[in-house]
Amino acid sequence: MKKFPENFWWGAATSGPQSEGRFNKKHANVFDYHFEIEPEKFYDHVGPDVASNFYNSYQADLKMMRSIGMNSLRTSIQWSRLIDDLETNTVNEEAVAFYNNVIDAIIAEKMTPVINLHHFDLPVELYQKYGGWESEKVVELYVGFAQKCFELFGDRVKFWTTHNEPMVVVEGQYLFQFHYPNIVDSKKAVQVAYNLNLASAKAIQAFRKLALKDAQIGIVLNLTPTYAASDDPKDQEAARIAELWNNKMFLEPAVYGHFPAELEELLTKDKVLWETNDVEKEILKNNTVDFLGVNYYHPNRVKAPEIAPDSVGDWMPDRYYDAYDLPGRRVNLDRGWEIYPQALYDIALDLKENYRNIPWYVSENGMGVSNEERFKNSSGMIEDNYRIDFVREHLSWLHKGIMAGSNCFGYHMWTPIDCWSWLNAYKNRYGFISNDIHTQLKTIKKSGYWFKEVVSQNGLE
Ligand code: BGP
Repeated sequence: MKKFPENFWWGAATSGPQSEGRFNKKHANVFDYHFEIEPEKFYDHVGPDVASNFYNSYQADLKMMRSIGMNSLRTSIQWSRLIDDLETNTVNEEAVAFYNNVIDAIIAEKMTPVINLHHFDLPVELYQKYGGWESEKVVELYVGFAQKCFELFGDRVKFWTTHNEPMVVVEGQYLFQFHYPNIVDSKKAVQVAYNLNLASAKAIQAFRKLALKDAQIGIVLNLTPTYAASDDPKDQEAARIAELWNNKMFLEPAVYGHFPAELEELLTKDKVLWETNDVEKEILKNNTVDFLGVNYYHPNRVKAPEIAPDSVGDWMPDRYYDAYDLPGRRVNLDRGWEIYPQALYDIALDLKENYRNIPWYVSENGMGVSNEERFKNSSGMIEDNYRIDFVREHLSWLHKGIMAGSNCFGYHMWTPIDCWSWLNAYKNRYGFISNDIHTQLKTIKKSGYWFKEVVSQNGLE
């Protein structure tokens, strides 16, 4: 039996915009707005209006989550729902009541609430008026929103995170056009990366000033460990830069309070380095995280680029490396992502050895599969054996990392109940619990029952 540490977090993660539905129409976030103007971009034209209907069914949903053994849950508070006046941070009372009720209900179901403050869901007006995360004004407004959340809910919420996967904002919104406003501008992308780091540090500063009892704050990063195609120095160099850009640009400021010097050198050479100043450097330095959430789905395998970087026109980070498809790799064909559970062990050791053995937990990991109806048995339960195998293998490697001394305190799968996922909408299902988007009927999958057993044993065979 592979036993996990005492008080290990067994749970799952979702977010406000992906689960709640559009309960407060006062402000749209960037996804609400994008769906209004380009519904055809969303899989099957399904938008975020209903999501998994958590706003209306949170009590029953939380009961179901508890019934599969979950002892912790991450979700997020939506800025565009909580705040009525975005300039003065005046709250919407209906939203305050909702989030109060949700937090109380999570605790009543004996789960630890983990609350995130930004899951790609910037209020769209702040993009239209100020240019969103390009602007320091938005950083200030975000810190005001964060402070409101700490004041309103910090008596009960003991674990906070400032952002989920900020790198997705940089790449999706400013480089590779997979999130609204679909800008391609590397100088802006780099400044947005800086501003998101600064926003996190400033929110942490505000959090620490409040000195909430027994409370901790972290950040959720999508760490995609980089593996070079070979020992050839050119492939190794490609991997070094991919690692700097994809992981260390957020990881080092979060843990050490400064950017990697090698990354700053590269961005300076390429004339895209962010604007900064000594006051902000001091804020970054003094406001590092208490813990990390690590979202891990797939590795990043790279080789030297076919076209030499210097001959390429506009700056793009990925001109320094090409994707490499490892022969014989296992792939989740529905999502197109390689399955490589050993990476969780590699992450565990990296954090232990190179990041002061910081406390961390797996804040997302999971397998998105389309059309799971085909796996329904005669009693209507989805027999998702592939997901059980996926989670078991990842947990096994994670366990090995913990045995080697890594300071990991939990595992959250993405996601408790099938939820809405940005442009992919309801294409890929990830939950322990299925959700019929027409009837809102929720049914525990085989993996949910399996997970319950894992939790009750605090480990697996
Ligand atoms: C992560 C996000 C989640 C969720 C997940 C699955 O990157 O933090 O919000 O969307 O990916 O994504 P998809 O449904 O696109 O496979």
